[in-house]
Amino acid sequence: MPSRRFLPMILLLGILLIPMICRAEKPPPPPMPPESLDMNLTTFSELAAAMSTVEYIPGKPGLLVYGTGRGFVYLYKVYGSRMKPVAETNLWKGIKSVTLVDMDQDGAPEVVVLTKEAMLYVLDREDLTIIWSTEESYFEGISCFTVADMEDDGQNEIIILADNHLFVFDIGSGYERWKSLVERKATHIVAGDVDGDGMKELVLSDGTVLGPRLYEEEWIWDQSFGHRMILLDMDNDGILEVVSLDGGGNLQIVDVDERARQWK
Ligand SMILES: [Ca+2]
Ligand SMILES: [Ca+2]
Ligand SMILES: [Ca+2]
Ligand SMILES: [Ca+2]
Repeated sequence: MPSRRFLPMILLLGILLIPMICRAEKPPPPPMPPESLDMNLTTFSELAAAMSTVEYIPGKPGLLVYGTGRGFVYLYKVYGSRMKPVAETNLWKGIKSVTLVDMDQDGAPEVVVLTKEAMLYVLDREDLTIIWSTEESYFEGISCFTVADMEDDGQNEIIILADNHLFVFDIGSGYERWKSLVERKATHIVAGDVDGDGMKELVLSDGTVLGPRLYEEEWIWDQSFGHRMILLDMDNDGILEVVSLDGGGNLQIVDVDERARQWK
C-alpha cells in the first residue's frame, strides 16, 4: 500500500494521464462520402427499374421520388455530388411501391404510392401533397392495380384488385364506380385494346380478359398469362398482344383476338 505522502503525486499523475488515455481511445474519423452522385439518365432509369420504391421524373433527370420502409416519401434533387430532399411527406405506413402515372391526363405524371398496409395514394409530383387515397382499412390486401381510361371519356379510372375483388374508382370524384361480384385472383393487371375493336379490355394475369364497359368476361384462357405482363404489338398488325413470363419464367406472346398463344 502506497504511503500517504505519495498520494497527491499519484493523483496528479492520474489527472495528467487522463487526456492522453482519452486521446488514445478517440475513434477514427468517419469515412469520406462518395465523391460524386452525378447520375445520368441511364443511371436513373436503371435505379428506378431495379427498385420498386424509386422512380425518376421523366424529362427531369435531376429528380427522384423515393418511398421508405418507414412511410416517408421524398422528392430528391441531385445537385452534382449530393442528393437533397426538396419535398417530403409522411404516410405513416411502409411504402411498397412508387409509380408515376398521369392520372389527370394533363401530360405530366402524378406519384402513385402503394403502402404495405394496403392503401393507395396519389400524390402531387411537385410537393407530394395527397390528391387522392383509398380509405384507411378499406382493403386488407391489394394484389395489383392499373390506371386507364376504360371508356375513353377523357377521365382515367384506377382499377384495383384487392381482397379478391376488382374495384374501379373514378379518379376525379374518388367515387367507387364498380366492384366485381365474382372473385378474381391475379398478380398483375393491365388495360388495352387486345382484340382490335377500338375499346380497352382488362387483362388479368390469371388468363381472364374483361370487357371495357360492363367488365363482362370476354375470354378466359385456360392457362395463365403469367407475371411481369405487358401489352405490345409484337407482329405489327395494329393489335396489342399479351407479352409475359409464364410460371416457369419463359417469355410468351398471346394473341387475344385469335384466342391463341402466338409464340413461346
Ligand atoms: Ca397529371
Ligand atoms: Ca374514363
Ligand atoms: Ca378491345
Ligand atoms: Ca399485334
